Amino acid sequence: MTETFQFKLIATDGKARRGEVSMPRGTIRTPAFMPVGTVGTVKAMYLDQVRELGADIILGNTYHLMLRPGPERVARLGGLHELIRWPHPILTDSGGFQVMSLSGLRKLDEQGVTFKSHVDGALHHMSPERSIEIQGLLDSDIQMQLDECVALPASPKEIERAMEMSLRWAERCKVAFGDQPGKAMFGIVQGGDIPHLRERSAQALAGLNLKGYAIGGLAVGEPQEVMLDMIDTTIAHMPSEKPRYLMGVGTPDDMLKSVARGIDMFDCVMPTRSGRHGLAFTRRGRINLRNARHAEDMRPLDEESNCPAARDYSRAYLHHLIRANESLGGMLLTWNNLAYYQDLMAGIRKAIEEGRFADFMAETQEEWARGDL
Ligand code: PRF
Repeated sequence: MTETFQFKLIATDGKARRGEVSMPRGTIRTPAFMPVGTVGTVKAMYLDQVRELGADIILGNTYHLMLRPGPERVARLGGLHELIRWPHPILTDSGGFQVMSLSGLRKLDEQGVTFKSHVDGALHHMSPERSIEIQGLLDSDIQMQLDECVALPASPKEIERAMEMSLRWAERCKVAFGDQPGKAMFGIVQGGDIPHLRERSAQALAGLNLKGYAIGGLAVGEPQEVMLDMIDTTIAHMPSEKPRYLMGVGTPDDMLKSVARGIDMFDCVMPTRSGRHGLAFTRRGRINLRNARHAEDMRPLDEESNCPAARDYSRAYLHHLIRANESLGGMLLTWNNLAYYQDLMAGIRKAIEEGRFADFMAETQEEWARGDL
């Protein structure tokens, strides 16, 4: 552990990187998957379990926590780590993305965003400075700049306007964040599916000399091929000595292909949300437990897994729990899915260290393709 925020590359294999992000609250082994804990809980999981599965960091959301219980209250309660009993690093998203997807967005301009709370309908305003202030009140270790993410498809003019405004917001967030050696504020590259706008955004952000960089504005409606091309284009203009975070991605396949292109960090609701809806991720691909074919299948999801949820419960029971809408169904499948995601990241890290990432990726994809039954 260190007093200051640091990123160290331990090994590379092709473009894939094995690294470590260190800060006072702990060290993040990269490539890393960050479970999403939107409102101060990784839904349907105890944080002890989340830790035991291998998570070094979890994510929180400025938008949700500002509405409830409120940032000033969280600060009075000792900060988010103390409140939720997670002493390890926390990354908070800035709020812009969630405002767009969840609230009644009222106005978005140079000053920031005005929106209607999805909780009680009250009007709120959030400027880039207020987003950083809230993330500070939460005591977040890695804070994200406020940005504007445009859903694709969108017109080049619209993509450029949002990207340029996000750049100006990055500068304001940098000033608001100031000098905090043990924490970091990451910039977010935007620019939609337009290569020269991605290049412009990445280069301008690099000039701000931030401690880390995210790629935003992807996995928002474009095909995977376009996303991967944009990752290639963007990474070519990002500093190699800083961590690279691909926001809101993705499936296990998205993550393998993105690691191969040089991404270090991921977050996604996929393992948790889809688990609550009956979808299991396994070594042999996806299994939808709602499907009637599992009703009398006494086999576990994966007898070779170390996770009790995968190893010790029959598919028949999981099917029953999901069909009956029992909370245990969502709990067991979330547990299975987060175990699978963290095992995959551990496998990726080991393969990069041993210089066999390409083989690992091919073997992993082959096993998914072999299918379940
Ligand atoms: N910006 C922010 N958060 C995000 C995104 C973004 O573009 C995405 C896009 N996949 C997910 N979460 N601030």
